[in-house]
Amino acid sequence: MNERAKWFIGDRFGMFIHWGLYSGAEGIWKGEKVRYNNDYAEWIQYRNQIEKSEYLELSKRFDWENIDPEKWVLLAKKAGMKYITITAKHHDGFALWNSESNDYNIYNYSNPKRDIIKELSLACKKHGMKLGFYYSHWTDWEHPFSWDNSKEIYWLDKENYNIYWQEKVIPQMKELLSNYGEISLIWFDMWLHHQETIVSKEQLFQLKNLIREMQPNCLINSRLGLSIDEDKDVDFRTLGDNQLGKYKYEYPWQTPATVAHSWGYNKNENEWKSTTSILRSLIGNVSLNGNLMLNIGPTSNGSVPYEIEKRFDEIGNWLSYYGKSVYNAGAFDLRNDLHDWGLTTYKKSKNGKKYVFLNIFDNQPGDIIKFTGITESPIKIKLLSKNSKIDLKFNFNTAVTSIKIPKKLPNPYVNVVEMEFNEKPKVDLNLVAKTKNGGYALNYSNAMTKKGKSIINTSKRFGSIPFNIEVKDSLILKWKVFVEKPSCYSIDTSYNFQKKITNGYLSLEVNNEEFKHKLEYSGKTVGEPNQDWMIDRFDSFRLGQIKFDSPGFYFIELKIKTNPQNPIQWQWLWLDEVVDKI
Ligand code: JFZ
Repeated sequence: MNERAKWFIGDRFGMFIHWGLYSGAEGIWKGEKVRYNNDYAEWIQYRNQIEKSEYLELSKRFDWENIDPEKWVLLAKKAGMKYITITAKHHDGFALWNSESNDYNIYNYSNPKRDIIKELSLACKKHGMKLGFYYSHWTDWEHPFSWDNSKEIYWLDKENYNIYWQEKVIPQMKELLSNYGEISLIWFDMWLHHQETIVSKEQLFQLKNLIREMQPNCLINSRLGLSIDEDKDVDFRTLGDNQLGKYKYEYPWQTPATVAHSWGYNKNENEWKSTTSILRSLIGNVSLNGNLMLNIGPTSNGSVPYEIEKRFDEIGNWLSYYGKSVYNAGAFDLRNDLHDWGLTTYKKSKNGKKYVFLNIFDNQPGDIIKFTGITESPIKIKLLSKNSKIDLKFNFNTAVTSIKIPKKLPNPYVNVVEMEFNEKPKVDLNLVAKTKNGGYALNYSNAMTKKGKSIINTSKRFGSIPFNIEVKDSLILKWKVFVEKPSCYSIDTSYNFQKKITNGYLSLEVNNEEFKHKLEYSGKTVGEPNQDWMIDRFDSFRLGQIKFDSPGFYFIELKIKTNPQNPIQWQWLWLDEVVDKI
């Protein structure tokens, strides 16, 4: 456990600020939009080939009277964010503070003279907000010895580059670590490993050691540029831009995300994410032990677009009632995608109680929500809401908790149900949960055991060819389900098989009954109309019907048997409850 990162893990939600001279350009230069398709407005100097002297003219567009960093802090607070990371120096090399070691800074180009970093640090202190700095170490389009659009990144001269490093990076980092109080994190932004760049391992260690020396509690992110093998001493991993978590990691990690697309203010922005989508992203990361740092790109008068104000207001409002499932919460032991109503988070509370939160994304989850996998009864279950907590009736049966929820749920974005336990509840990691519509969707990723050889084929041709498992010999997959009452299920399976004569087969064993299915030719289909796009068909085949006479745990074992001349691409099994047959 990284002691330094404890606060970070608890806070879960932070604000990123991209603000600098580029904010004055608003993504347009001399009537032309920022070049390059990704429209990152903070890259305009590089993309649109802007001379330094002309770029500096942008400072005249700023409304210095109105710019007030305290407003950013208040906005973060209102949104429920617990820390701020600001672009103290972005790739353009322009410092947002009164830098003694380098004149290319805001103090010299603002009127009245401003030190935005100083002002922000004081505002953060005043409002109890943690402060971090983005510092572009590798890239600096201003310094003649760093890289810019006139040279390839590996053309640079090592000795000259070191002059840049020693006369700009190191002194500026010292200033940032000395003059602005406690710094919670430094966010570097080298997205390549240093060996692919001009930066040396020694330079990176020099930088890192300086931070450790001057502010031992300050966190450092993984975009410093050293690999984990070279240095395990990185505090949190930064995923790609807007890249949400997919896997549970035990170490701290974070997604940097935008509310729309660009980081710096771009007036043509047109891809606003909804409040619901942002909340789902935040909860999704928390359900995998991760953080979300959400960006604002203030304008040249310091304000943020209404679209951001509105969403931040809604998110903050949501967190004020449901924040329990986010702050100081993290992944639960079960798979985070086990249930189809939403995602689960877990928290050990200060009062000693243990909470499992059901973050319900589904707008119509039905009257009863089922939680599969916990094998002991909760003490209490409550629906969190704005006014008060509502006690919910529930029934616990071996491995499934059925929770009665009101017809009308209180929140339009995400609703939260809280299950309370005295100790962290025991779980059965092997179970597959039933879907809302009463079936079990069994596939390669939720199988409890896999035996034999197979190839995983990810989806292709824009997803018209789905994810599948290719078997050339034999594969045995096994699943475990809990059946709550005597019931009957139809069984379907989907696969692609292109041979017409074969002795390949599937055999399914459920509850001592065996179903054998000879592989059938699944044919071809049109992948996309009017494009000469014929693909192999993945077709669904009925295997039979199975009856479970009594409630309990059941194992379902599928054996796929074929040979190298007759490969099969297998997809899934679907057990669907046949209601009228009982
Ligand atoms: C970088 C910057 O270039 C950009 O301006 C912004 O500051 C963003 C937060 O970070 O852009 C990146 C960095 C890394 C990846 C992609 C864009 N990456 O690893 O995929």
